[in-house]
Amino acid sequence: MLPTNFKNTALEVLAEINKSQSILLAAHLRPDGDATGSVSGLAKSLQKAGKTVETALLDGVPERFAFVFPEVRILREQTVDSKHDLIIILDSGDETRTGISFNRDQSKTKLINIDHHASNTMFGDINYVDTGASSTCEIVAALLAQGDLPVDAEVAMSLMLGLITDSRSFQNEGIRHTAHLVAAHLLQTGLDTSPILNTLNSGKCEADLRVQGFGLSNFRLECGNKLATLVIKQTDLKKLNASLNNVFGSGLFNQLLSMSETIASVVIFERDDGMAFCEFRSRGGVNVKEVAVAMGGGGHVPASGCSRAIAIEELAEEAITMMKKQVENFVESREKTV
Ligand SMILES: [Mn+2]
Repeated sequence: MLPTNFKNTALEVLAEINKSQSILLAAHLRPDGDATGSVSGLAKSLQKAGKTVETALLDGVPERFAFVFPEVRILREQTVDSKHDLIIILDSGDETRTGISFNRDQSKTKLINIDHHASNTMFGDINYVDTGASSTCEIVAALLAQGDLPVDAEVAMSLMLGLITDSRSFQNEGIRHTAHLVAAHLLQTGLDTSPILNTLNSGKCEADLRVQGFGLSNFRLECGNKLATLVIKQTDLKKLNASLNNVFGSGLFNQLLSMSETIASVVIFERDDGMAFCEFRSRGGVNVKEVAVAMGGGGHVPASGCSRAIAIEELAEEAITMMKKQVENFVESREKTV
């Protein structure tokens, strides 16, 4: 399960874990299935191995994923004075993605960065960044197996959540065989995946579906139907009795790619405090990470995002202009190679 080129890094991480007693685990803001799964899976395993574990998640744990979270202290402060032996930041391309500044004595408290984002800035004392991994949960599972750390059905429940969500149920382009090996390993614990599948397949609320309906009625097509764009303003959300979370819960980002001609999508939406967000998706190789990074965000080649405190109209114009260019360039270079 562990790619051979990561063996040494994994051993370095395990050596730090072994010599640490108190360990702080953190992940990015608005934690998704992978962030929640990797923090909680690693937390459970380390607790079972006798370690004292705390977590730092500024936004807390999303309610729909709370079922995978163990009894563990969750720090929700913007500044954490860490006296822990070790800090491990998971699923975050940059330390700032946690929304937390970690004050630590660098000679006593090492910081480990475990992630799979191609935009990772290598901010840790040790960086285990495997951009070919489907999810951070896949990396954590490989790490635990390598280190003979406890992996029972409870640990597996957490890790499977991130594995399924980040791989879009093993449908990501270029998914590596190791994602399937990790899944098999997790299932061997006797894990019952039905709580995860129920949450993912039937976990929507009315406002999620209303936003989905709005999006499907109001998206626009550019570049000969190759690019789908959608702007959702606060006024739209208010009319639907919905909020920002319902945009994330709607499933729209990927759904806009379900038209046969469409290879990229961008959804621009805003929060009630004036923060505007973009989510980019693509298939077939269009690099939306480049667009997100150029706009101050990050992510993966087929899925990325950014946010800024500017007017939504302004962010939308910039995002749509850049995406049009990205799609046109992609189509042009593809035609050249055919
Ligand atoms: Mn992830």
